[in-house]
Amino acid sequence: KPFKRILFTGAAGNLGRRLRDHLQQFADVVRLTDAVDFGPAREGEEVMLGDLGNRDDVFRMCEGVDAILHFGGVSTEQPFEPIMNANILGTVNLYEAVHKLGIKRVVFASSNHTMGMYPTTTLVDAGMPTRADGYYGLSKVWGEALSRFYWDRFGIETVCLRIGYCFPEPTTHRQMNTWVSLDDMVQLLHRSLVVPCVGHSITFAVSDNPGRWWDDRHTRFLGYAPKDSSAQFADPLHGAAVDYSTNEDITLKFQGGPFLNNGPKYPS
Ligand code: 15L
Repeated sequence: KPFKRILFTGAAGNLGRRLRDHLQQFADVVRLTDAVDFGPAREGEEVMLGDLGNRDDVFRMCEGVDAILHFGGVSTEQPFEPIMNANILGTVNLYEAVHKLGIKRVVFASSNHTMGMYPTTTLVDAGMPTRADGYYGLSKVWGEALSRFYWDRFGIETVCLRIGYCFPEPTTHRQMNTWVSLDDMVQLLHRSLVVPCVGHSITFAVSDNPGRWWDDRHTRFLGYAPKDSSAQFADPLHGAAVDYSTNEDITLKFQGGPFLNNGPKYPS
């Protein structure tokens, strides 16, 4: 196994619960953490509860680990307060711990919502400026920028995964386009952990779907080769085309989709 002990934050979340059984291949001991109770440890696991916004909790979580899969934090558009605590302060605490404890590599669960204000007619790659679609996407932009600073200044490696729609079955056109299978996600975690010299990298976690909005040309060196495609699911549009360019519905016009309905609101 590549590591003795790894930390996975956010074990009670959607991805935490789905990935849990696939993490053993990466380390002798998998330390799972979350802010909310998710039951006892199984064989080869350690369980810890803690708040990412609490520095002491985060140092405790990171103590003695060789690498981190940072999936903890708020995962949807919400008021700024909870996002500030878990995603902004949480990443500050995490990287301080990573630096002080000499941990060499982090895989950061970023999101496609860092780019959610790009029109659905644009092919996006990781070299383009970020265009977040709300506080949640902005907090992921912060995590990407913070991790880049820790690479530039201290040589700590991070792979930022801009994850798409990782649920068992896509049912809307957007979900079909942005879907990532669990197996492809696991492959990407594996590549992100074992490929030597990843530096600071940003890549899209998406399967080989038809009509993708995202191009991974900057991170081919990771050797990620998606095996799945949403083409295996029934087409929600039954073959009909969507004319994105003239659509006035913001959830169709921009890549962030339904997240755009929940962003900061101002009186009109
Ligand atoms: C995300 O970043 C969310 O965490 C996830 O729950 C999905 O909704 C995904 O984006 C998406 O864009 O579908």
